[in-house]
Parts: sequence; C-alpha cells; structure tokens
Amino acid sequence: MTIRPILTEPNKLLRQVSKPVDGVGVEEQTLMNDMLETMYAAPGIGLAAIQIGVPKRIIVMDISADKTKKEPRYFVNPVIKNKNIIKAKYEEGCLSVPNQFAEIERPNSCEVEYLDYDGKKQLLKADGLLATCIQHEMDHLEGILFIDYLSKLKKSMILKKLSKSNSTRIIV
Ligand code: GNR
Ligand code: NI
Repeated sequence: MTIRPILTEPNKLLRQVSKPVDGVGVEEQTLMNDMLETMYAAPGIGLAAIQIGVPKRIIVMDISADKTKKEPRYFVNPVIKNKNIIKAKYEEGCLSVPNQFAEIERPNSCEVEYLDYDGKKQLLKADGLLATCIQHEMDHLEGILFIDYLSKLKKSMILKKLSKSNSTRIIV
C-alpha cells in the first residue's frame, strides 16, 4: 500500500466530475488500498479518489471512533437512491480544505447503492455521521466541495486563509 499526496483547494482536478468504473478488478482494489492508507495517515474519515488525483467514482470511508478496530468501507460507483427530506447540520471538514470547518446542512439520512470491495452490489441505509460523510464524498465525485454551500463571504474567507497557509508552507 502507498500513501499518496492529497490535493488541496485551489486545484482544478478537485472540480472534475469523476467517471464510473467498469467493475472492480485488481486495479480498483489497489487504488482502494492506497486510498484507505492515505485516509488513515491524514487522518480522515473518508476519501474520494479525485482527492488523490484519480477521476474515478470510488470512495473509501471509516467512521469508527475506536481507531484500534478498523471498519473500512468501500463504495464503487455509488448512487444515492433516497434522501430524507429532514435535514441535519454537521460541522464538516475536508482533507482538501485543510484545517477549515463549517456547519453544513444535508438530508439527515439516505440510501446508497454501490459495488463493494469484491464488486458485489450493495444497498446501505445511512444516517448520522455516515449519511453526512457519504454525501460529502459523493459531492467530491461531482467536483463539489463543502465550502461551495457557504455564503460568498464565508467561502472567500476560507479560501483566503488557505492561500495564506499555503504560502507559509512553502517558506517553512
Ligand atoms: O475527515 C473528514 N471528516 C469529515 C467530517 C465531517 C464531515 C465530513 C468529513 S469527510 C473528511 C475527509 C474528507 O475530506 N473526505 O472527502
Ligand atoms: Ni472532503
């Protein structure tokens, strides 16, 4: 397994719409292994392939609080089948928007159809953090970041902070 660099905003690739894969083969499984290792190392609770520069509709996730018991989840070609009309607010962050957080409102539960690590079709009913995370990751597949839901002012403040910390990183 290999840890790969995570792309951060602003980066055009993060705005690309990812393409469905033909199925789950060794190539996709290797990518998922690398994505999971990259996510754990970050650390994060989810990662979309585009965040490491691969425009494929593949997501990995682990929302388990106890990091000694890993509960990896793999979603290939995920499709949201149902969204609750009831919404919930969560404080979201993103590895591609480092150290920035904001409350985002999304449907509080959803159903998602996808292929798992073995290419088997699955249907999952998600709520709470899992539902939030799935929707956050599915947005990445469409080139959407959580900051896109904020007011112009809040979004520009975050982008300004990011560009400042980016230039600091280069100096140090
Ligand atoms: O690590 C992450 N935490 C998180 C917290 C609240 C809502 C969504 C997330 S996903 C994020 C990792 C990430 O950027 N995935 O794309
Ligand atoms: Ni993200």
